[in-house]
Amino acid sequence: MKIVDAKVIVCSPGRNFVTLKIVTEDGIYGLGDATLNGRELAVASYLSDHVIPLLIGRDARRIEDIWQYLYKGAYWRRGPVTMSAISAVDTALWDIKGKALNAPVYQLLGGASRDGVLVYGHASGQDIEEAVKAVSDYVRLGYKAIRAQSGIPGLPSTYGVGRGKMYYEPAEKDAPLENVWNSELYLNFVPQLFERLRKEFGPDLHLLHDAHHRLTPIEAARLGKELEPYHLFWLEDPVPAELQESFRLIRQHTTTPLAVGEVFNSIYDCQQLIQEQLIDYIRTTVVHAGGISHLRKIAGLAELYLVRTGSHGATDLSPVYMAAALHFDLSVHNIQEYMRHTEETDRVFPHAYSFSEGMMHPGDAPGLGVDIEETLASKYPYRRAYLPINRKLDGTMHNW
Ligand code: CS2
Ligand code: MG
Repeated sequence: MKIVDAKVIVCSPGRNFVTLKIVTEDGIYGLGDATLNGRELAVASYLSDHVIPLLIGRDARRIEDIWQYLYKGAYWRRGPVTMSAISAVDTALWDIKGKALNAPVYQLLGGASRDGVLVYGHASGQDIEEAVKAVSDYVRLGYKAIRAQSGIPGLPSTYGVGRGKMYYEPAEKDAPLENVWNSELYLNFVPQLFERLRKEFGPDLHLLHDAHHRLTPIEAARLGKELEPYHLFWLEDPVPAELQESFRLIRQHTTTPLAVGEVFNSIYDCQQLIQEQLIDYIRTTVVHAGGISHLRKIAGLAELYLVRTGSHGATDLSPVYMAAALHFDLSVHNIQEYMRHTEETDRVFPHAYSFSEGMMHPGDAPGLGVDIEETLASKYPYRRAYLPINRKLDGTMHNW
């Protein structure tokens, strides 16, 4: 089954997406998400200029060999651009294999290990009462797990507070938005948010929170400890995680479960975190961490250490990603982030996956069960956009 063609489709139905399409001599094609928010064209070029010429003529069935060829053959290993490109190839080849065998990809991964995938949504508000209202909206939609973020009194803006009611889109056209940050205001406020949420919704609703890389280890330890009475499902990205051992300090002080990894792009980024059980959920994705093939290896390592997966799933990961993620998710024990895309995006990327009562299923279409309407996609040309940047009150550059 030779690869005879491949192309990169960059479109922007409300936000930028990069999609790889690989075509075989049998006319079967597969899709892979290659979107790297804020640096989309770097991955598009990596694929078009360096990878696609090497794919033509290869056997599309040899997924692992092509993965190793692109990983070891690049010489310059790892990193978000390289691994997003490899992820897209891997995912597209799994799509092709499923279509060729007339089977949904999850059946090729050992079949369903459960009936559906628990997902969580993003509720946010400018203040506590707006956040409470947003959480109740998600409860009404049937979500059993909800991430809650709120504006911070004293700060003009902060991470995770959407500009609309149901969709949170951080990317800004043309230039990065400048956010302002103060850890002390944040640390003094967040426990009040979850005290209020527990009072409103009781003890059983899974509540999550994303600190978005902004604290120091001791600050994260304090926050984790102060959130213990509200038993969060997880506290996400408490600190920037380049220094994996920094989680030892957080772990010593709190039983609040920790999640990290949406910015990781290989098993090496999380090996220590998993092997020392410094985290409870690993958030790596099939779009940024080497595709389905590599994510299975991460999940296998994590399982040994009782670490579960909880893959990232924001709106800047396309429906092609979400379809692949759900096939992977059905075969392992985890939770999946699910930020619903806009109707505009869903029209460009028709898909078989569905949501019901807080759970999702990838559907049983052969392959991934997702497509791209290329003519419609061409009506949404790429427009440069950036993630915000973050400065402390005194102007010091911080983590967004
Ligand atoms: C966030 C994302 O969903 C999350 O957990 O961390 O919104 C993240 O900020 C964006 O995906 C970055 O592009
Ligand atoms: Mg996050």
